[in-house]
Amino acid sequence: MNIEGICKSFGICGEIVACDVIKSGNINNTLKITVRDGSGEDCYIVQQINTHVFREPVRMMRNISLVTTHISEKLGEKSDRMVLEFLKTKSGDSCLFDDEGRCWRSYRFIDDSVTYDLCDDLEVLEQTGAAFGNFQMMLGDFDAGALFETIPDFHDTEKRMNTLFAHAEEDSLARLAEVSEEMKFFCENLDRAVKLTRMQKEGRLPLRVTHNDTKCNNVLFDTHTKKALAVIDLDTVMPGLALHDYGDAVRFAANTALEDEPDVSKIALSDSKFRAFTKGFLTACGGVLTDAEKENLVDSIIVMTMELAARFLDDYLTGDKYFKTDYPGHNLVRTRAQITLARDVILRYNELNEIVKTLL
Ligand code: ADP
Ligand code: GN1
Ligand code: MG
Repeated sequence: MNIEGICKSFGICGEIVACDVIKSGNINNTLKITVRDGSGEDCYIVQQINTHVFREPVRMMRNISLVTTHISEKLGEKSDRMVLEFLKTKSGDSCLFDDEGRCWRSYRFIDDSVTYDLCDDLEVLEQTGAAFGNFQMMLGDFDAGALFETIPDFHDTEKRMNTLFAHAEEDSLARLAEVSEEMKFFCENLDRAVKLTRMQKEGRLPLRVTHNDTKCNNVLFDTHTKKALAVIDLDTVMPGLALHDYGDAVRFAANTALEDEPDVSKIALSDSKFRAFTKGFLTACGGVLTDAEKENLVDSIIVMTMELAARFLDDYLTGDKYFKTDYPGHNLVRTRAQITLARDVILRYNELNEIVKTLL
């Protein structure tokens, strides 16, 4: 089915005057569609869901429906531009399967909004922290049992490490020889990587309803006021740890460089970005965090950075089938960038914990 047909199925009327590819996500294929009718122009997001990653898109959309309804009800009159709104097809479905078996969904485009892949504005970073902290707070009374687990064991870091080690042993593409340094890093720092998984299994960290994919480009900002609007990309909202959301967000937002920066000399954890994000996050949800959670904020950055490094390397060793890549070796570049960041956080562990103490 072509894009006109897909738009029509979602009741998007008018002449399509622009169809722009949005490249920021690593999983789904996202288009911004602009349509014109008698009353002016309107924009929509039309997304092809990656069904290799999300095996049950219908159940996933049900999660998103439950979560967005819950948040809208909480926000009441203030919900305008603050929550994702998906469209239904003429037959009332939230997903459309086309004749080639591809699965589509559509969201209203949140007008005058922007996302940041790399951001140096500390005010924006503090707001990003607050947006993810508030998101967790709004779901604090949400029934976790109502949610389908869209990707089982998504942040089971121990399992991720074991998968990497198993694939390294298989080495089906003969890529292991060039990553021996990286494998050595995982072996030497394994304890740090699996710390939260172990604590979770021992019942020492509370299970909450979390976002689980807290890159700063999953928060929309108002283009003019630079105030945070909606938290988006709700595909992985599932029971999880507050620390997964915090650690993942810091690894992405407080990096001095992009997640896939090839020149590793540019990569470090920025003190000021780290401080700004943490301040926003703790102001929003610090009040509900347990002592164990507060004590492991810096550890969670190491966990999530190592988890991503392991996932990127696993994808590299097994043929780059999961993350979208722009060039051969992209996943290896991502791995090396994440390992560089993890090393920096490990080196400055005490210093970063001192900063956290001033914010608690
Ligand atoms: P992925 O799962 O691939 O990361 P996202 O749902 O995060 O896909 O969408 C990719 C990008 O598209 C976002 O980072 C954001 O820039 C833009 N985007 C997505 N949904 C909306 C929306 N409703 N309004 C405005 N921009 C959006
Ligand atoms: C993916 O979809 P996107 O780009 O927001 C991935 C995250 C990773 C991230 C790394 C469902 O997120 O877990 O942290 O790439 N999402 C999924 O850039 O695997
Ligand atoms: Mg995204």
